[in-house]
Amino acid sequence: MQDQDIISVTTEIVGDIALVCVDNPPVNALSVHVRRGIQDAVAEINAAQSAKVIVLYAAGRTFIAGADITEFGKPPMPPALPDLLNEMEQSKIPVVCVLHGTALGGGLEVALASHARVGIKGLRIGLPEVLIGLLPGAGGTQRVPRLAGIPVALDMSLSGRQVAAKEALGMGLLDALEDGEPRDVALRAGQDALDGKIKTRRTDLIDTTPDDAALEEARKMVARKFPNLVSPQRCIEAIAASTGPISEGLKIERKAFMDCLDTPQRAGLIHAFFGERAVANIPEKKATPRDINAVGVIGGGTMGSGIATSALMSGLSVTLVEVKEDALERGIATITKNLEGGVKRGKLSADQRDQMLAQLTGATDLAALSDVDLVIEAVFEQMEIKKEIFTKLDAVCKKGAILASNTSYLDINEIAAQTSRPEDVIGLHFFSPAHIMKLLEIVVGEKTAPEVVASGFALAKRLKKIGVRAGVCDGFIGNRILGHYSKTASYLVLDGATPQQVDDALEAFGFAMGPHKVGDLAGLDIGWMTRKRKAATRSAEERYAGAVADRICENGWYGRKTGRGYYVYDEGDMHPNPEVAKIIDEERAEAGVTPRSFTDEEIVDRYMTAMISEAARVVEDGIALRPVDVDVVFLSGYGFPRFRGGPLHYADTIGAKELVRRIETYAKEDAHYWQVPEILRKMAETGKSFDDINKGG
Ligand code: T1G
Repeated sequence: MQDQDIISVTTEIVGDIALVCVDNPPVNALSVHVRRGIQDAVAEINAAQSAKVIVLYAAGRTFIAGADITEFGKPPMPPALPDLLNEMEQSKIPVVCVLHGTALGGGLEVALASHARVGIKGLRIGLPEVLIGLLPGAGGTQRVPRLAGIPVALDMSLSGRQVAAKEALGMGLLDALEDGEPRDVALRAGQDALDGKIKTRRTDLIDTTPDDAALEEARKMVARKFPNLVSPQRCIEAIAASTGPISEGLKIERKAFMDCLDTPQRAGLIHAFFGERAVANIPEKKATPRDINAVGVIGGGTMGSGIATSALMSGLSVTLVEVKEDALERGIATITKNLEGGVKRGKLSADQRDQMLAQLTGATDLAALSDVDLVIEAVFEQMEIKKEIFTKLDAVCKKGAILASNTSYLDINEIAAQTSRPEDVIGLHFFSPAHIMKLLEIVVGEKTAPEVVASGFALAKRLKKIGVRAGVCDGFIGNRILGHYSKTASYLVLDGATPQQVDDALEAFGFAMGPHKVGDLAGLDIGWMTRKRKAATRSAEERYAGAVADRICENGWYGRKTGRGYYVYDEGDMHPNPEVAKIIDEERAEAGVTPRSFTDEEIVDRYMTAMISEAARVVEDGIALRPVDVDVVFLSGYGFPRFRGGPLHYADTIGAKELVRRIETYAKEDAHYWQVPEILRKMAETGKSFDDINKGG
């Protein structure tokens, strides 16, 4: 059956009320058959004069959640949504829209083109198009300003935030707020419209109040916050046109929308949207997760207290274990501070904070974990300490308890082998700050049971995180790749660039922060310890990348926490550390390097090619299930610019042939570091892309 032949819109006449129901699970997206269904229904009711009011509502868990994103980039199928909505707006028989769940993007635009809007409690509305590289493309930039004013239109369409029903009512985007099942509310709303309790009117006939100040402020904000993005600026342009005739405004909106549709940013952001959903598609998805209500966290340091905070915020009870009372108190104090921060940011109420803290227990003995469903070990990154803890956990934890390690690099199989129940051992790798960062790398050992993996993913969903499945290797997906490409940043500095130039070039590319600033933020001592841990196994052929960083650390400069690292941090001011420039000169002389200049483009090309190379090997080795899993790891855990879709989505914009050419060129300088991954060579020969691999090709 062709898409366009699907019946997803039905009409029911009840007295003078025509109930038009959209039913296109899972989120009633405006697929072609939905658009045609609405168009036909409105036309038929008007032609037959079979009712005095039309009420549009939806079945299922939500009203229309937007245009069908899967149709973007494909040949357009009529009717285009803007045309359908202009027609609907002209309907002689008034159209009332009843909204529930999440009325987003094109879904909200359907309601805006209707003649009255009734929300059902729990409703959230929004214009999230900028989050996928677009702007409202079916009248949102023209009708929101008419109903609610330019500032509201700017706020909603530039933030993409979801607005709760009460606030929407206050904004003038809803005419009434009801409670009940959609069909029942639809019937009542129809009657209220017939009785004149709900006023119906055409939005296009309302004038927009000019507000140049708000537009100017928005232009400045967007230039500052989204320097790389196209659609926010175009969105402001369209909203600015809403003070003129709607037909002109709609033309400007359409042009801006079609231009943005063609941008690589749109492709990158939509890849990210679907990628974050695709990573849940794991071999173990049919397994039944175990119930997790009580969690034990071992270690009250930055990671342990962050993990405990995240668990408490999702309604779990937590037992925090530390070796000594004072360390335990510090851990509990950090958790309390984290929750307090949530209250300050309006993420939770003071009552909720108190309820969460009431779910927290402290202990200095592992025996306190005898009855928990899950233990997450977050102690010092040393194998011996972890092995000792897992041996003890094996003795005290109940049967069926899941034993997890938050290790960032170490071998989960080696840790699991310490226990009599390796099938219950898994890696749950959180990212700092653990109560904020979205990513959770779920590291599956060779003996980890499918239901334990499924439990890891269920936990990620409960913690409102994005779980990504990773195999066991040093550093799993993210840190293994980071370990490789971060060397490029060091080689660039040894060969002639400055740390600041490297950071600036990568920030212009879209990273929130360059690698040297990230090092200073995370603490340079962490990398130093990793280099020391790996010194014994480092290949003699490898060009050592850590010389400058080691010297900085030997001075006791670990970055922000010591007031200096690559940069000096002084009362809110930050500037390059002049001592580092001296160290770099000395290390270049020591290595016999004649420094040369690099363009910003060269810096980005080398850095990204190194990242892509190791990412390709991670897919080749099966550590990541698909290329998109690597993309989601970097988008949600490593600050990779979202509009570029992730390292391997970005790689497809370069092409395997060009990547192989680059690596072979760079290999003339360092054949040990620059090696062409076999998977990339094959892709260059076959013309395959990483996205083909995502699709199973
Ligand atoms: N199109 C196609 N598929 C969609 C979709 C959409 N708009 N929204 C969700 N899905 C799929 C999703 O991939 C998943 O599939 C399933 O539905 C459940 O989603 C002209 C141009 C609505 C808040 O940006 O924010 O309108 O993985 O897992 O957590 O101006 O989905 O099961 O195969 O996310 O309950 C604007 C996007 C479009 C909203 C529900 N709308 N969606 O969240 O479920 S652009 C959006 C969401 C537009 C107009 C423009 C969320 C949700 P699968 P889910 P959820």
